[in-house]
Amino acid sequence: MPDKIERTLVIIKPDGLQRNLLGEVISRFEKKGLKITALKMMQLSDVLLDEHYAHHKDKPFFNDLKGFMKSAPCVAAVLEGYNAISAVRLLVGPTKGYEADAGSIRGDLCISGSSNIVHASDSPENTEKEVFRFFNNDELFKYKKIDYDYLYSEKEKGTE
Ligand code: 3AN
Repeated sequence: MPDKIERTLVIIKPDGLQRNLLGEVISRFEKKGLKITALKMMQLSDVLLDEHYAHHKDKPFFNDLKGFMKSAPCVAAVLEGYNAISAVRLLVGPTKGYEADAGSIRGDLCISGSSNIVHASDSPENTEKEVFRFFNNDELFKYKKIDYDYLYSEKEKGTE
């Protein structure tokens, strides 16, 4: 995949909000240099979860996963940055908190294999589907942030 500015979808899951970690998690994304281009609190429905976790529908944990994701509100966000999909997956860490490296969100903030605070898109194809699963076009913001010129080299910005 060529290096480029791209976007990714994240969900701060019910355990993240219930454990007062929303600010901490969003702060880690902000400090990395990711730009928030959409943000909202949502109570997820069966219809949305059946679609979002369709790849897990035959797994033994599917019903528990849905129950957990519906148990309390989540916060969904779209983040933009250079190679954002892989950069955010690294920040989040692998699925199981007890296996995630210290320094990652899951490694530092959870120990469960399922209540793992954050969802993050894993590919450009899934990102585009997920962004529009959670947001309408008029909820996606296009704007320049004042840190942009100092976050990236001229080459990364495509200006040289
Ligand atoms: P990730 O969120 O790391 O991309 P996925 O997409 O494989 O992981 O799984 C989606 C969610 O399903 C996970 N975040 C986790 O909450 C739950 N999950 C995945 N594997 C298991 C499992 N073996 N047991 C219980 N829950 C699981």
